[in-house]
Amino acid sequence: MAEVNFRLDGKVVLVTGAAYGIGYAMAKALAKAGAKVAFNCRSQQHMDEALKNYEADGISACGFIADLTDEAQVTKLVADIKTSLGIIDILVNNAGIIKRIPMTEMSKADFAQVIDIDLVAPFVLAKAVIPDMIAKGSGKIINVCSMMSELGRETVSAYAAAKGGLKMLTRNIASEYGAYNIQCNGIGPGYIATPQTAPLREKQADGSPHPFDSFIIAKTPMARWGTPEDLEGPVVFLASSASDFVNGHVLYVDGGILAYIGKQPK
Ligand code: NAP
Ligand code: GCO
Repeated sequence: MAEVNFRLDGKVVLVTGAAYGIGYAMAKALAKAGAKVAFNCRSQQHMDEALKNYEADGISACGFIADLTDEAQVTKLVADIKTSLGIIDILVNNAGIIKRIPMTEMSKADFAQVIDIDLVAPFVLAKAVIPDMIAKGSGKIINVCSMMSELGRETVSAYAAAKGGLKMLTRNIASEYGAYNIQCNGIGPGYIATPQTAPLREKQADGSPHPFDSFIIAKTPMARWGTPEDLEGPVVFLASSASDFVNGHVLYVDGGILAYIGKQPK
């Protein structure tokens, strides 16, 4: 039996939205496993900061400015990566936003923007890279899902709809392209301390924890927020040949939230 291999030497990976946050941690881990890393973001300022941070972490990463809601920019992004690094072997659809607005107060435009970035962009990226993966005879697509791929909560209707759809898009890509040796899986982070969740963790005026912070601690068996580094091992596993027969799966990295009814009253 071949040795289980978690190495990515010679592989080209694109991690979208990897200037900071979860995407940055995953890109760093994939690079340390041997991959040639490309990433995108929208702003030159975020790009410049990210490149300095990657260099400080000893990572050689190629950064590209691209707004993933513009299909022409996605097409150019994939072509530029192909020219610079080669065919994309591993696509990590990480870029995403959230809007926390009560549904009846959310505009159609706000709803559509979240869907556009969190669901349509992963579709457009996958559509752009699959033909080369088919020609190469292999590929990995990893979609960053969420607790909201499984659960709802107040004010995040657009995000839950997008992430629920992303779970099913993951399963459908796995179904439609598994025969070409392309594995498509999801990673479902729990509540992770990044800029995206910073508003949920802000200390109160009196210095006490944010109520939502305490809520998540009570809903998480491990009684802590996750860190972006908690995603490093799972993404290397799903990007490597160690997971070649894992297809259509969403790997939840949530400290047990989805398994737990919540801390019982004392
Ligand atoms: P974050 O810190 O807000 O980072 C989001 C990234 O996406 C940024 O790099 C941003 O880049 C990029 N981005 C957003 N819209 C974009 C667009 N239209 N085109 C190109 N890039 C775009 O978020 P995070 O917490 O690291 O989350 C990363 C992913 O994990 C998201 O999909 C999120 O839904 C998901 N997630 C997060 C958590 C959590 O608790 N944090 C849990 C589960 C899932 P620029 O703004 O610089 O362009
Ligand atoms: C929220 C949070 C969550 C996390 C994550 C949980 O407002 O509830 O932002 O949505 O970002 O998706 O897995």
